[in-house]
Amino acid sequence: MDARYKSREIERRSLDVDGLKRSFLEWLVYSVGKDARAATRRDWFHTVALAVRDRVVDRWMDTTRSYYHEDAKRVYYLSLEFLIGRLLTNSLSNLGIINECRQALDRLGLSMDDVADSEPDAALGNGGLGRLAACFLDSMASQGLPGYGYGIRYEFGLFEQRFEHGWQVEYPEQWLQFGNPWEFARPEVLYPVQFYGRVEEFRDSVGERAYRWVDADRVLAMAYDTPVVGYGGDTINTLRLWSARATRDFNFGHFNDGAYMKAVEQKILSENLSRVLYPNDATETGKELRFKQEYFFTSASLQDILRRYLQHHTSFDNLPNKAAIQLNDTHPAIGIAELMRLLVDQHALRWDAAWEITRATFAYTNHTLLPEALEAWPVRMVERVLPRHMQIIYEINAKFLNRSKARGTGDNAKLSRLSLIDERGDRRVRMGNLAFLGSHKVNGVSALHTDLMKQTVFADFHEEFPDRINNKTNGITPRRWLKQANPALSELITSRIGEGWISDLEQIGALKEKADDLVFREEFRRAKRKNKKRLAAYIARQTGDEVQVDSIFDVQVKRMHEYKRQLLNVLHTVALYNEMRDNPTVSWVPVTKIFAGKAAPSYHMAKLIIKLINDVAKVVNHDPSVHDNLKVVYLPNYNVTAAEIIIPAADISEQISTAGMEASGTGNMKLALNGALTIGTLDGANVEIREHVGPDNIFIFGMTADEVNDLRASGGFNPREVIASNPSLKRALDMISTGVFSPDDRNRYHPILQALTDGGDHFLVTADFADYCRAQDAAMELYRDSEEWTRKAILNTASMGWFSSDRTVNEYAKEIWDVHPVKPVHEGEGFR
Ligand code: 7GP
Repeated sequence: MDARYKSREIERRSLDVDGLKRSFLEWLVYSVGKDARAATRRDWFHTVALAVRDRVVDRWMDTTRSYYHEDAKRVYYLSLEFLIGRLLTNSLSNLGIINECRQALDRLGLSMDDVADSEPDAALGNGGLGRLAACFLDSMASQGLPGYGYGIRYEFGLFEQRFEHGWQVEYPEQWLQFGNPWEFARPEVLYPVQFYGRVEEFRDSVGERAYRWVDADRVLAMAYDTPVVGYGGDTINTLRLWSARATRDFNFGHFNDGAYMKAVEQKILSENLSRVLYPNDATETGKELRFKQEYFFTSASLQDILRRYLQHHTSFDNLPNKAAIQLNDTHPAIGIAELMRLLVDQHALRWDAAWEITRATFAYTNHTLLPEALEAWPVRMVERVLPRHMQIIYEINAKFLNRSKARGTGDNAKLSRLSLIDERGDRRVRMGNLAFLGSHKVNGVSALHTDLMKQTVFADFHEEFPDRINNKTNGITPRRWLKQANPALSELITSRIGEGWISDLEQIGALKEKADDLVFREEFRRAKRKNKKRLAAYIARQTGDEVQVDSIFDVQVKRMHEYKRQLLNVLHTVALYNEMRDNPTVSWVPVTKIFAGKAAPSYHMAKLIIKLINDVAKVVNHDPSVHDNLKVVYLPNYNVTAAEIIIPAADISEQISTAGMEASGTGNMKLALNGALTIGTLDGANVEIREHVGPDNIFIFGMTADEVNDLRASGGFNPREVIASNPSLKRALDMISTGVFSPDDRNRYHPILQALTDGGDHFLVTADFADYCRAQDAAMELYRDSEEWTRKAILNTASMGWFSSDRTVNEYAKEIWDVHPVKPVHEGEGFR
């Protein structure tokens, strides 16, 4: 072997500073093709990422081989979204070589932070649902669970948000522009996925009626694999993302001019399937391309899962013992019909046997109760795009409804609610009902949300299948959201209780007794202050705003949605601004209101609220009469990377959704873990956070989900009366409606005022306003007592152990998937 090559072979594994440094130089020259003098920061990022990836590959193969050898039961997490963020610091940290890498770069005259900052943020998701999938990948790998992620390799991730005159504008997010050093293209892993065409009936070999799908268009799904590094680097799992490729049919044959150009156009069109992520969060747009994306990745994933299963098995009877498929919301729910098609049409199983296998294999997680987000595809479209699947759905439905009728299930009204087809208006396929029926377990994502599922969307199904619905309260990975994002606090925690908390977050409970320790409090405050300085510098860079590090950092970061009630927060901001101006001699606790979050491009009301916040910021931030006491900041382009800077710096966490509407929330967990005190409604996982941190260490306000329900059932309320009786609310709304914040367009905010008054205030902003202000006042008052504040902040951090996604994933593993950890055998430890 060539001497130089051999030296690279050895370098490849070394984890010490010298070895890392040498391998960086090798990679820079031989793979990036640059000289150290000419290399840009981005070149160095690619260099370091490739060198790190090298150190992962052997263990990755060991892991995969171990699963194969043991024929372990795998779990397949099917998700249209994976909101990954950056991977460099994450991989280094999970491999335990972050300091070595920092030093190696130091010796090359480079800053690790600069290099890490050159990595694009992989935003293949919209919000909570996508980030949860990414946390689950980390937790599965960290616990040695054989878990695979399956999704789409979007060429364009979630749009980049910029503000122009305070309005959100969207720009394409080109994360793949300079290549992606983490992924391995697998041009040999290709599956055909079909669309359109028609169904032919025929008689099979034993004379039974059978069907085949013919004359369909074909697209190929090509795999790209990204290693998922578990904490400690022992288990490396796989995230497999599909990219659309035109079939090669196009290369063959002979074209005249017109046909040639048509064929090329066709190729481009079919590759559009994986071009772009739909930017709607919790709203269904009903676009055919979206439906095709869902089927595209689901079909490819199922074909891949069956191929892997068939390496060890000849019959499908054991499929449920070897594969658990989790549907992340209904986006992959067409998979239920697809598995039936694969088993019945392609593998000639009998219907009933196939149905048993399908149901035992799938499980479904619901992430929202918002009616506009419950997918329901027009029957006419499903029929056209997936004609065979439409037949299969009809068949599933007929058998189910007949059986229900025979068992004497309820009246016709109930049967029509249970039906997979919504017969009102243009007929639609209810994907939630399909997912429920085709799964052995169905879960919500917080205790309250799961209860509400039983009472509302799935009430009828719950009556029919009382054991199917179960709760799995969400969690977050402590690796990314504490260890990496908050090194100041992590180091402090580790100095007192050791580093066991990183893989067993419950151990963080040992900090509770430190809440009364004055020295510890002082150090806790110092860590927070360091993070606030870091955020202040980031704000200055991003928006030019100067903020006071000693002010309360009051943070609301999440997607923009009316139910999340950023409007309530900005109304309080205006009220506080007025109070400060009215009482200039009072010594105010300075407050910095920090907002960040994207709105769906077509969600006009959400975009108008962004503009309102920016308009309020402009007035408040330039008013010398409140000077340093109040600042309002809207950080553009919120994403995982920004969250990692914002969350560790927060004093207050705003979790103020209308009760009953936020399924769980996970930002609430990240903020509390990082020592922010929550101001929140009894909604989603806030309820459980209160139970864990204790009612004295959280500011709860507002109506409960039951009260909201009763109020709505009784025909609502009169917001005009509420406004009239609350002078501070009335004044804030008057200022907005008379153009104090929009002198250039005094009518700009009429749609908001309209929604809050004649519109009936559906999200109960006015109804909760007074109690929200009371909670805000209480928080501000407490902040004056810095010792007491710190004590509560420590108790928050110390009480969040249960909210680790390790706990969540373990519950899924035990109660839904029945999968067990596999200890990979590494080379030199017995294999071969
Ligand atoms: C979100 C929920 O809104 C949030 O409360 C929850 O924490 C998160 O899922 C994870 O479970 N839902 C979505 O992001 C979403 O797009 C539509 O739901 C299907």
